[in-house]
Amino acid sequence: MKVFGVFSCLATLMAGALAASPGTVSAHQHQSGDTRTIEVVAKEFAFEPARIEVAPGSRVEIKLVNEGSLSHNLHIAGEGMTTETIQTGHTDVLTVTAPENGKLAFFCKVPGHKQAGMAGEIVAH
Ligand SMILES: [Cu+2]
Repeated sequence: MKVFGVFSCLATLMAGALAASPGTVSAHQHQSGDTRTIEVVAKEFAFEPARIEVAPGSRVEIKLVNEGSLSHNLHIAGEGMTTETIQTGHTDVLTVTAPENGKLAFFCKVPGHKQAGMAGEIVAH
């Protein structure tokens, strides 16, 4: 008889794979999914703030609060998004994704209000 080789089994080294995970698991966070809420006050005839600075590409929830005596809304140009036209003391919310770079203009669509000063912009930078 001839013996051509000896095989060794070193499978014991694999046992480590069965051990419980030794590390601490970090809390899972959705950085890119964060939504920042910004309160915008509408009154005659302006938005406060009229300039909203946000992180590029972030989700922005705009909470429109009417502190004026007339009804107002907030329309985001180019996005086709408009809040409800709300009366004094009411609120409405809309959520928009900020541009990666640049700005979104917004204004009140109630006739004459934009011209009177109800306009602003969301600036991503
Ligand atoms: Cu208005």
